[in-house]
Amino acid sequence: MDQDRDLYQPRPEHKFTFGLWTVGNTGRDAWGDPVRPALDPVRSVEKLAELGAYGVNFHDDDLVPFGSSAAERDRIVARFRQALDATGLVVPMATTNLFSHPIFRDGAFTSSDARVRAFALQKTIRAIDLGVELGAKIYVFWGGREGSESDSFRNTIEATKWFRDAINFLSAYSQDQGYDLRFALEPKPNEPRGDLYLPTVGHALAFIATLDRQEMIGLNPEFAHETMTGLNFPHAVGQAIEAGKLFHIDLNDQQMARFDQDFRFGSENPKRAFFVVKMLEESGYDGPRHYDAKAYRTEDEDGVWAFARGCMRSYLIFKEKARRFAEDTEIQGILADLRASDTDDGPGATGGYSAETVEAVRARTFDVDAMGAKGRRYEELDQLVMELLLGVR
Ligand code: GLT
Ligand code: MN
Ligand code: MN
Repeated sequence: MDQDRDLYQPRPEHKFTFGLWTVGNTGRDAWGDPVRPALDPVRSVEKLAELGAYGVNFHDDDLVPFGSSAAERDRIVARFRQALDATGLVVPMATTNLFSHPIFRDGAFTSSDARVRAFALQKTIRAIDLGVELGAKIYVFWGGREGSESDSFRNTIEATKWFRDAINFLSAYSQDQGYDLRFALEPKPNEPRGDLYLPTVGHALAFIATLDRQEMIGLNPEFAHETMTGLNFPHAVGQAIEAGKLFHIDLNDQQMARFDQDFRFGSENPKRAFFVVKMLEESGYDGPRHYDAKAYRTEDEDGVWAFARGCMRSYLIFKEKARRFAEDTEIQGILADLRASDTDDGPGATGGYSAETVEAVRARTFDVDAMGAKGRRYEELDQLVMELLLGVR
């Protein structure tokens, strides 16, 4: 038991990070007032360090309230930096709030008002400077209010071009400053707008392929966002990794086809959470394991820290399950049998294209009846995975 406790104890080397806006969430929603007082960012830093986290991330306004004077900004940043130095917590990622102020009612980079688009650039330039000043290496772009309720005025062709212009402008700015910063786009299907631009990982990947400086632009996929649409989050993460574009990840949980719930990691879809953790651990992803989640509105501050502890602990439990998966002789036996029976070294199965291969593939004969009749043993395999997750193996 003691050994288990240690195994699931978060430590900085696990690279767990939280947004100031996550543990700092006051529980305000469309129907109700805050249920928790606002948390001082310094307290969040101290508490997260105590719990074993690695870092903390923020929107510009989470740290420096909108409209603060330059002197106020510097005072806040100095105090925050002191807390980071004292605790050893780092700031791996930063982002911009382009959604709270009424000026962003119709979006920021894709607002139909050209002055709002320019203001969004100005705010982001300042926020990038702030993030870099505190050590950020990843800069997240979540669309926020980039989207619409009705397309009767702006169309998506125009909006997409403006979005591209903004990311091109800001990536050029970052490069000109000599910043060691990569951008991560975060897709979301809807909320707060009726529909958002770049709704899924697939849309964002296609968009990135049209940008200048593509090498510095990747993704920040979020578990809840893909799940809202009914998509498979482990699949989205896998495609992002394969494209070399998984720069950051927002872990949380979510029921399908609901509002953005941002639940504690692993609390709704533990099986999918397991496959995500397994893939992150086995693929060599070495970025932050960021929690973009919030405690239930039922909670007080103690509940917030129980929530944060739970997010990290569940990750470590899934990580241990992945290790056991790799060591489980029955599971590995089935995998080995399947791999062996999948093997073929004939033309078309290995190697690339050549005119000769085409001829050889044409000439092959396949026993399609026997091949079509063969089962895959996935029922057996999946039941073993479930028993592993349910704790009886
Ligand atoms: C907001 C949103 C998140 C984004 C954050 C970064 S803010 O809470 O719901 O998904 O990751 O802008
Ligand atoms: Mn979310
Ligand atoms: Mn997010």
